[in-house]
Amino acid sequence: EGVNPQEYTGVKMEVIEWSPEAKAIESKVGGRKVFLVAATLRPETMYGQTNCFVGTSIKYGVYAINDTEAFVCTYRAARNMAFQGLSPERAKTELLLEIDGAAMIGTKIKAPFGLVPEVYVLPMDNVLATKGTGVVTSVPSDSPDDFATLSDLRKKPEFYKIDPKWVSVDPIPVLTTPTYGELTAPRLVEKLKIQSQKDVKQLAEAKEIAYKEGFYSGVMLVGEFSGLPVQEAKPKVRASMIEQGLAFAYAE
Ligand code: A2H
Repeated sequence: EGVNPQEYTGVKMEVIEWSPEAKAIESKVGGRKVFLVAATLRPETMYGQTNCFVGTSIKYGVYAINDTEAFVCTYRAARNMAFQGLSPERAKTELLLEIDGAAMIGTKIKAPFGLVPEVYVLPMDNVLATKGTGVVTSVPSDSPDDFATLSDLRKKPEFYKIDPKWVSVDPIPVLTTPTYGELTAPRLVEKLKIQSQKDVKQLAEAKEIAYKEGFYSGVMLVGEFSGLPVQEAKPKVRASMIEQGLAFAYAE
């Protein structure tokens, strides 16, 4: 972990329908709304969410944040959130139950600000339990990791034990850049000849290029701040999401 704290946006993705393996959760949350919480550094891209990723071998907890809401994330993240005052009533978050990432695959959730408003939870190999919340919202238009993983899942749905209909949403243009156009991540994945999510070295390079290109040269194509440079839109989209109760500031 670096010396400077990362300022993430915690995006609240409300569960609409649990996968069969996770369905029992419903009766154990005291009537609370349950949200998978994704940590992102690119809140301005949330219009382009096509799904959400968890690690299949990661243990998650369902934590009561207050009397009406519960968050799904790692223990580590829940503890950080408690320290950051997200559960003021209790000074610590209360663990309602534990759940394996694998059991949540196929769960249908809301995608805040998403042009496709409902998406599915899918598996990703490289989700780290030691970063963010352990939940990654997927924006394949602008994240090379997300695009490479979505492509893997589409190629081998049986191997990944997923229903092809869960991966039916194509990358959605969110912003445009002079060098890579409307779909920066797919273009970079092609250009760097990235074959799968296992090509971690090339993906790290693609991620770096995509981030810089989007931040310094990107212009928004969709949403409330369409037409604005990404640099200006980023804090505005974040503030708007937070104001609507769909996200919160999360640092680590
Ligand atoms: B970003 P940093 Cl469009 N394991 O959000 C692996 N990756 C994780 C993670 C975890 N536990 N928690 C968060 N992340 C991802 C959007 C996005 C992101 C776009 C483009 C680039 C990008 C949609 N996915 O990240 O190591 C999340 O994906 C590249 C910088 O803290 C989060 O932001 O710098 C980013 O990695 C945080 O990575």
